[in-house]
Amino acid sequence: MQDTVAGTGLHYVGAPEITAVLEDQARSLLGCLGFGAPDPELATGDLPFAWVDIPVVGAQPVFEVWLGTAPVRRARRGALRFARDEQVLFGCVEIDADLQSDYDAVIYREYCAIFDCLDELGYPNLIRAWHYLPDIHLDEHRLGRYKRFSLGRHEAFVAKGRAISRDAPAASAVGKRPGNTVIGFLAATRPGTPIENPRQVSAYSYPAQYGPRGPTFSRALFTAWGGVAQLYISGTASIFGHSSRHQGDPQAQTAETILNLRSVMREARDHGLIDVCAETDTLIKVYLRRPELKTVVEAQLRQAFGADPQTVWLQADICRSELLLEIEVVCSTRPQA
Ligand code: 3EB
Repeated sequence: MQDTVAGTGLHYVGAPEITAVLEDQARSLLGCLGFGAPDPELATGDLPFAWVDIPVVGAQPVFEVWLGTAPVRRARRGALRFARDEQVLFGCVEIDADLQSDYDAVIYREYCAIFDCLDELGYPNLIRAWHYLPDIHLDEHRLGRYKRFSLGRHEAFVAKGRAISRDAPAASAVGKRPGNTVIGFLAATRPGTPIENPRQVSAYSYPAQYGPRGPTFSRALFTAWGGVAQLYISGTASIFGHSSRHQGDPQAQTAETILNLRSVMREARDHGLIDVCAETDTLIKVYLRRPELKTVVEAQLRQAFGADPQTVWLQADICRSELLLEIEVVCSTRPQA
């Protein structure tokens, strides 16, 4: 998917290249998530790696590879596997399917374990998190699984002394195939700069109809590490204020989502952090409720951001059942050679 995979930050890698990339970049690999049906043949050794069993739209598995500054150090603690360089730590956790009753309690426990580890090792700032939840719409004692997830996460932030607004990372939370829960995250020695979207109510301030505790994430987070300025835009959907817009209309939901992405990018520029433009590397990940929505979304993304950004297409349920798509973005500026 990429001609050369080198340099700190995120890279998308296709199935034919992944083995070579893992070997060639071994000294700087912080971690990797593989999207698609798990391939037991893929050798990942002690790398923080997890398969996210999720349908990839029209293609083979695709891999998100995070490179740091060599040499990285790898370790594990219970279910938590991680690797770090001087500035950042990538980690992942898989929660077995048979441990998923009382979902808020499960999430609370795992998140507390993550924060404890980050605090002890000196990477206290969670900057980006991805959450892949099986049966995201399942009702457990009248509270949906996603709401239980938000509740457990919120309680862990409070228990471990995190501010709900200032310390909120960029995040995504979507469905996956039935089975385990997968959480991947990036944390850093230094705090990033959270960014909100003036078109949207901050997620952590959503009214109670979306759950007893709001989702703890910021709309985007700006950070620089490994000499690269990076903007992580959270999963973004057709939400204005706090309300879902354009129910049943994929064309309009896509347009609304792009307005939100542009709005967040404008905020980042107006705060003097990063100007997302032709010179920025842009990676896009699209979650579609149904694979056939790709045609509509692809046409609008192309119009908005051109043909350059690499784009990964996954099929996933979005946390609110009326939402047809969610889009996350990583923008980075590499120093001029
Ligand atoms: C939204 O804007 C859509 O709970 O971590 C997007 C990104 C969404 C992250 C999360 C949820 C999360 O509310 C859903």
